[in-house]
Amino acid sequence: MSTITVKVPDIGDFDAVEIIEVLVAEGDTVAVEDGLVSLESDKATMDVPSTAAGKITKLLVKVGDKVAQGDAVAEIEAEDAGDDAPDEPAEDSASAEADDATKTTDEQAAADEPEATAEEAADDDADGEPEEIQVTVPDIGDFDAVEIIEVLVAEGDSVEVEQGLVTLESDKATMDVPSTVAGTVVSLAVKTGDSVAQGDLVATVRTTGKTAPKPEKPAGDDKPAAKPAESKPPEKTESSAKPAPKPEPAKPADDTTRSKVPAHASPAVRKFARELGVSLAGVHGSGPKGRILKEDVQQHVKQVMQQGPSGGGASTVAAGSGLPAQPAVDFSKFGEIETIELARIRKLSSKHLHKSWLLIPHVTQFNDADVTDLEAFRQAEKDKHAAKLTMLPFLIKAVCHAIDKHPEFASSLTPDGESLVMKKYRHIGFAADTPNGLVVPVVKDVDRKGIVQIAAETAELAKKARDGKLGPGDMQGAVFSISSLGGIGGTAFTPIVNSPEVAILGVSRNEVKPVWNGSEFVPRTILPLSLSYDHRVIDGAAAARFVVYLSDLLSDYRRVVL
Ligand code: CAO
Repeated sequence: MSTITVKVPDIGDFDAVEIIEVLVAEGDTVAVEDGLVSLESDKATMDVPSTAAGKITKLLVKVGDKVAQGDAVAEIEAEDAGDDAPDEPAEDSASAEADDATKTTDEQAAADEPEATAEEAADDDADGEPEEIQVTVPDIGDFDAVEIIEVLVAEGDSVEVEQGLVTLESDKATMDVPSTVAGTVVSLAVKTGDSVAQGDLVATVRTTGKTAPKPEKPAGDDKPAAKPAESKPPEKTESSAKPAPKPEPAKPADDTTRSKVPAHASPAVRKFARELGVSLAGVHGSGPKGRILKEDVQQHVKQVMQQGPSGGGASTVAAGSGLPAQPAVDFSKFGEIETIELARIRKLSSKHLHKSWLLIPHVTQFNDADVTDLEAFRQAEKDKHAAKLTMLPFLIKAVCHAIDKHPEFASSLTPDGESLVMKKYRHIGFAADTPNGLVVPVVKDVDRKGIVQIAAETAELAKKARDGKLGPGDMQGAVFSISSLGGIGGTAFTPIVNSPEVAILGVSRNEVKPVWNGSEFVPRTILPLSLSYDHRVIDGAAAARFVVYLSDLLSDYRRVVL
């Protein structure tokens, strides 16, 4: 048994790479090549693999730490360094030296004939002369034939320093090759599917005066990021684990939504998604092997935006509601169809209704009101006044009285859900059916008006509604709404509370019914009432009391004047 310290291997030109996930815990048993932590820079995502098989005795890093080549990641009590562990202890750099030496030969060969390096370009630029710079594959760690999975620019494109030109992907990691200079892409030397190695030409870029900063040489790493063509080999360090560990397959970079199934995307796409706040876990990849492309992220955003924050109508679902969006169906498969755009009012009301339906926990309480006497009175009076007396104005006035006795029915929850706003005014809305859809005009100060005046105002507002002439002020300020379908028919329905109100009264068609009076059945005119309420604000008992009280008022309307 020996203790092995696993260190960050040669990860290419990175010096402070964030740990985005710790994949193991102390006490875990790991095998050689098991990923211990995932690193992510703006150019690549990769895992640091274990260099030995054994038990993790100490984790030396946590999520959010920044690490560089040679930094210790974990201590492992190796099971049997002679068999399972690498040929040589991780601390031993001999084999790493050998690996590096081999690689160095190739690197040297690739770098022997550079046309211009970034440093030279910087120098040239200082003279103000545009220069054609060959951008080559930089030190990308332990890779020799890596496939180009995406070409991110086209000839003629303007690029910034550090902008990704192509994305490489091995079976172990995904990374971008950045431009070493700012300028215009003169020619591309590679295409999707090509295999490249360090030093291979990627593109020629004509500088525009903005060049890469002189490559930094991070401590312990002599491989400058912007000098892929330079022949200097990577320095052998004691910290290089043995055998030279290879980055593991790319993991999803979306740290808020990392899923067990890794999203397959290049660092550039991951960065793009992060900037938009998009979780790659929810994006469908249309690229080869399901890889997520930039267009997929854009399409995903477009789709979410179309659904809209408030749902976008009855056919879709509020973003983030957790409910699935309604899939598009090609109804023409089943027969002839015609698609008609909704009227503006219907679009608005459908959004509002949908929001109210989703936000408010609804309960509907039913009750029958015996309106025999009221109906007799109404029939006798209905044509004797300046306005026709329908049932509606009687209902509006009675509701106003019922609210006076049950003031929570004229309240609204504050947005934080912590308080109730009690409204002292008595504006009552009523649903009006119009050719363009549902609107809810409001009769103001009902408590100060008589039945005839209310009848006149409802008739006028209903006419304005049907003529499309309601102003915004005509539809604002209601504390409670009534939806009367009595003139049309139906026995009962469950109206949707008109948010931010807390209750709505549905009224159906009255009917003469036989009612048992204790000794005989007598014909009575019965009006069905349906009270929907916001159960966050109104208890079931309160709702029942309200609707019974209202029914009693309608049964003997003299109570209204009490
Ligand atoms: N039972 C029996 N008859 C009724 C009745 C009831 N509950 N309510 C109204 N009526 C009668 C009226 O008395 C009138 O008959 P008479 O002419 O013989 O008196 C007839 O039905 C038509 O009334 P009306 O509809 O013109 O007038 P109103 O004041 O009752 O209603 C208004 C006005 C604007 C509410 C109504 O026209 C309307 O648009 N209703 C639809 C509301 C709606 O769409 N609600 C659903 C919204 S989604 O929840």
